[in-house]
Amino acid sequence: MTSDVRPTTAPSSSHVDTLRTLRKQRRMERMQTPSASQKKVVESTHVYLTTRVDPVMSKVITYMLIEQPKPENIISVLLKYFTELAAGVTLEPNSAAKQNRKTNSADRLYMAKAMSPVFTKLMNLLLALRPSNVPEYLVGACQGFVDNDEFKNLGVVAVAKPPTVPETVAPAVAAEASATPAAQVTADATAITTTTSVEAAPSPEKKKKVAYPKKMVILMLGLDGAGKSTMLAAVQGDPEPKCKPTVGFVPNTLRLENSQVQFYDLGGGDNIRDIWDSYYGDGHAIVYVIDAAADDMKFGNSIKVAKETLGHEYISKKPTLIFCNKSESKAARTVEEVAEELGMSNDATTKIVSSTMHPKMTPTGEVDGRIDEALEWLFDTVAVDFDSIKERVKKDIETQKAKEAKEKAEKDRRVMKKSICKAFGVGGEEKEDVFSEEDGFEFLAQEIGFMKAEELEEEGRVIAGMVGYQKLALMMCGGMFAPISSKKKKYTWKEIKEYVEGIKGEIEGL
Ligand SMILES: Nc1nc2c(ncn2[C@@H]2O[C@H](COP(=O)(O)OP(=O)(O)OP(=O)(O)O)[C@@H](O)[C@H]2O)c(=O)[nH]1
Ligand SMILES: [Mg+2]
Repeated sequence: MTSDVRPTTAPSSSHVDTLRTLRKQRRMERMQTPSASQKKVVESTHVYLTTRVDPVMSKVITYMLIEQPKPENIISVLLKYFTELAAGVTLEPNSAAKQNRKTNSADRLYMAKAMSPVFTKLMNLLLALRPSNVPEYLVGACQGFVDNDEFKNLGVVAVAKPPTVPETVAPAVAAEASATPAAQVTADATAITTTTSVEAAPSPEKKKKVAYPKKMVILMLGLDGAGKSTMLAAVQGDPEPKCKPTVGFVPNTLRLENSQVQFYDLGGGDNIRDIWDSYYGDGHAIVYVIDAAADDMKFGNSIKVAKETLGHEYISKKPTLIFCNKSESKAARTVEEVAEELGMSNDATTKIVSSTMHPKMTPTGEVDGRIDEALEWLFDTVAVDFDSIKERVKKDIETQKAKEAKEKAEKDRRVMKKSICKAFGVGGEEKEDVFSEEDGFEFLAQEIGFMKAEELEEEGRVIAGMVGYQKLALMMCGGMFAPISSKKKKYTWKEIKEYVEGIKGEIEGL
């Protein structure tokens, strides 16, 4: 059984930072040229925030910073506060705690880790719905968190060492908080809660940067409509991806610092999945996307295909990241449910996480921070073991090529056998596409690049006769003697003769 660990902070220095920076730049560029309608939205938002939201939020933030309830009690304290406020009563913090004290790092940590996720969520709800009666709306919202257990999913975490509620709290804290306009709180909160957004708050414990290889290949697999292409568009800065179903294979390169990650985005439709296995050998790692909110039938099929795919000899044990996507939907199965259905759990090379690939569906409207985190895990996992994964890929590609070549040879042999049967009307085949001797020589001569039949060597003529001057058989013999591709093996007439003799030996009635 595995659990959905939503990371609370992103590493402050990582390859994925390059990606985040890129996204930020694109967003800045978009923001620099606001349209008239965007300007209007900004203005009305400003009015709404200053007139209706700030008066409520600035007081409640002060109250919470002074009271500092335990993270698990934050929602119930807020519910009580807003209920009183809706009834016209503004709760005041415990007066004993109001004496002079400067803001300390514990306060900031409390604000960042315990308060910020809840406040970001509330602010986003307010901005999205713009209720006129803010306190009343907040009562309902907090009640909703309690009823739906949503509090658990807000990323609220226990602060490592919970700051004890101080006997005295400086007006500095109170003043700072009460002077904080709600818009600023939102901005702060957004920066802090990169549990669900792009810009990471600096992590207290800096993660060591893993050296990435110059190029890695990641296969994007999963049924149609799961959200693969949306993820690729979103992580590269598209704020509102509108992806059409992928037909076939679309390479998509993500440039990180000194490294290129090449995603092979493979369409997941019924008619497209046949091509998947020809790419399996190439992948250093796999991203598998499951629509966790799909109906039972589609979800069942998704699990079935995922099991087959992830158990494939060229896939199994390569670093694999499984996204249970569309997690914002009420219908979405949890990570635990998906993991159980798959019979898999998190281990050194497997990670199963929830995601909301479409930025417009996340609480912040930004890229779901869990995607960045999970991708970083995947890239790191590939990087730390790259030498052996590279060897494995090399071996898998060789094995795959050899297998494909064997299958092709077997298929060619079957086709040649059938063509010879057609030449002589045996083996249940009708006589079909058979030239006269003269036309057969001319046809084979032309197949190997001669102008006239007279130029065809005696051995070629013998073979033409052996295959009964059948059109397809002659074409195949010509292709063996003078292949179009320089990569293909060139056969001698002697080898072709032996090949045809071998096949004819297997045909009854000849
Ligand atoms: N609600 C919701 N919709 C999403 C999410 N991610 C993607 N979608 C939508 O799901 C649909 C399919 O997304 P795609 O990214 O095209 O899916 P795909 O896996 O690439 O599908 P194929 O290319 O057909 O294999 C689109 O309409 C997306 O907008 C999400 O997190 N939540
Ligand atoms: Mg697609």
